[in-house]
Amino acid sequence: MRKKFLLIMAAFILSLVFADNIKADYQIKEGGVFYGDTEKIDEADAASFKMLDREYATDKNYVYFRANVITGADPATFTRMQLPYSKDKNAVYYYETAVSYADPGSFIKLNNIYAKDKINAYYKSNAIINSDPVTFTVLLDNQYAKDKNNYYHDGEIISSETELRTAKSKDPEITSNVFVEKLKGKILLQVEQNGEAWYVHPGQRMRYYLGTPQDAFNIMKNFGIGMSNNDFKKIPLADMNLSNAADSDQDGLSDQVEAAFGTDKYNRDTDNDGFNDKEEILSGYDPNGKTKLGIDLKFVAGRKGFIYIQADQNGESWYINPDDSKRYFLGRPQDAFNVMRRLGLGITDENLNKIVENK
Ligand SMILES: [Ca+2]
Ligand SMILES: [Ca+2]
Ligand SMILES: [Ca+2]
Ligand SMILES: [Ca+2]
Repeated sequence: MRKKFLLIMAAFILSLVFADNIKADYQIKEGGVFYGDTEKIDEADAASFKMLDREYATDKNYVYFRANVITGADPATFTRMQLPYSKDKNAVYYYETAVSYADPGSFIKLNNIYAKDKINAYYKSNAIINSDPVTFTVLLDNQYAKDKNNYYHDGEIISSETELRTAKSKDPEITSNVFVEKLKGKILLQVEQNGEAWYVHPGQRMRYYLGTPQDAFNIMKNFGIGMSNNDFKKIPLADMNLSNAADSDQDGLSDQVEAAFGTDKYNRDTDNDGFNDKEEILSGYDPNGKTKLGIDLKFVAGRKGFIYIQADQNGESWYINPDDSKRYFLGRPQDAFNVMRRLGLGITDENLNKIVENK
C-alpha cells in the first residue's frame, strides 16, 4: 500500500517536472514560434529559427533569450557563455541586456552578478566605473567584492564604516590573514591611544572592544563555552586572580575559587594529605584526593584564547591565555579587568586596524 502510494507520488512529481520542461521549450506551430505553449514570439522567423538550448535561440535576424529579443545581438556570431551571460563578436549580454562597455574577447563570469574583462569589472549589465579588473575578486558572500582600491556591495563602492566592517568580515584575505592568526585569542591594548583593550576572538578572528571592567567581564562571559569539570582539570592553572576576594581559611584561594574547585573554603588542606589546597592545584595535584589533575597540553592546544564556563559547577568562567596555555579565573569584573591589564599586548593603531572589529 505504502509502496503504491510512493509510486503514484513519484509519477506525479515526474509529470510536474516534464510539464515544466514542455512549458519552457520553444515550439514551432501554426506557422509561428512560441516560447512555451502560449507565448508567441512575434519577431521570430519560423523558417530560419534555431533553438540553441532551452533558453536561447536564433533566427536569420535576431537572437532570443527565452521569449525576448536580445537587442543588437548578432545571430551569426552569437554564443552562449555560462548563464546569465552570452556574447557575439561585438558585445556581451546579461540575460537579454547588453553589458555596457564589455569586451567579449576577455570577458569572464565571476558569479551570477559579477564579471570582469581586461577593462572593467561588471555588476549585472553595468560596468563598475574605475574598478580594477586585475585585482577584482568576489568575497565570501556573493554580493560583496573588492579590488585594490575599494570594497563593493551590489556593485556600489562601500563608503560607510558599518558596511565596510561587514565587507571585511567576508574577505578571506583578512579573515585568514597571518597577522590575525598570530594574535587570535589575545587581548590587545591600544598603546597609541588610552590603552583601550580588545579581545581577538580566536574562532571569528574579529576583535571586540572590552571597554570598562564590567563590559570586559560581560563580553568574556558571553563568549564562554561550556566545559566539564573533568576537562577543566586538564588545563594548568595560572597564579592570578586566586585570592582577590574573601579567603575564609587564608589558604591563598578565595572562597569563590574554592567553590570553582569544589574544595573546602574553611579548610586549607581539604583532603588532609599535608599539602594545602592552592599548592596542590598549582603543581597539578588534586586538592580533593590522592591523584594528579591530569594536565594535558595537547587538549589545551586547540583551545587557546577561548573562554570556558564550568558547566558542572556554578558557571565560573576561565580564559585560556594563548601565551602560557594556563587558565585565568574570571570570577568578577575586577578579575576580567586584571586579566586584560596584565595579559594585554600593546598594539599600534595601524596594526589594530588590520583586524576586523565586531560590535
Ligand atoms: Ca581559601
Ligand atoms: Ca581551602
Ligand atoms: Ca591537600
Ligand atoms: Ca591531594
